[in-house]
Amino acid sequence: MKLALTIAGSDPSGGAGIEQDLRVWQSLGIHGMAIATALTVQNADEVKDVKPVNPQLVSDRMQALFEAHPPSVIKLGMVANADVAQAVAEGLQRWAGNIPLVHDPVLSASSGTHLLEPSGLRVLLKRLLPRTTVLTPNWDEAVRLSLQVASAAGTHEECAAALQKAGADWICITGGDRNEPKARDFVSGLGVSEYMEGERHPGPSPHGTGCAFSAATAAFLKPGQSPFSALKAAKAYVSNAIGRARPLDAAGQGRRVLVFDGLQ
Ligand code: PXL
Repeated sequence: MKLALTIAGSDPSGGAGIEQDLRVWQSLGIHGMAIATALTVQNADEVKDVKPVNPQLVSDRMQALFEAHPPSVIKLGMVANADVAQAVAEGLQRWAGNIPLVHDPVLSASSGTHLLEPSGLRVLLKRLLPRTTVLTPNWDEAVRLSLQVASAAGTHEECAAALQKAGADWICITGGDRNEPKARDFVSGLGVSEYMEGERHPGPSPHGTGCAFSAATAAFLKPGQSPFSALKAAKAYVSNAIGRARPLDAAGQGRRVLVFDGLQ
């Protein structure tokens, strides 16, 4: 059985974070394990507050899982602050060997709330990017991270080069949230530097699409196969879930969440 582990924030609405990662994996027949890095106070519309989890607790939970039944793939999302990011980096170094890591470098919510305190950026860049197999920033995250390590971050190529220099093996800069006619993602990795084009769905982007994309990429990664295949499969999977997205409130006014195949 494929075991996947998500290390990310908890979203009580189930529309993002570890709760959504588990839904993605359940819909794909994968056993998901989850370690929360932070408890958010939010609904599908708005993040109201973030409470980071004690870093020692994050570390203890990693040790308990890795020692008994290590996952075959890890998805990393929101890491909240420098101390939690440091605990995750140390835990990965001590127990995770070279298990592939899909890393969604979550910096802030759509509403603007910080999901990583600014002091955590340095740890993310210095300790987590070098451990990353596939990095899945959106355009804003790609630019903000690239500008920490390079002077030029005006194009997809420049950002991907900067993030690869910082240590990530593969980069997929997602573009679904940009106001372009096509939902284009830029992929850069061993022998690949190209756009994946997809259908643009009308209306505002549903809650949690970035989280779902990285979780699905982790699900589709296969040993010995290029991560590019996993990214393409994840894009098709998330595009389908966007097409089926619906609001959680009875009046149907709120922000939509994704609906995955096989799940209601
Ligand atoms: O989509 C970014 C994101 C990631 N992780 C958690 C979140 C959010 C956005 O709200 O709550 C836990």
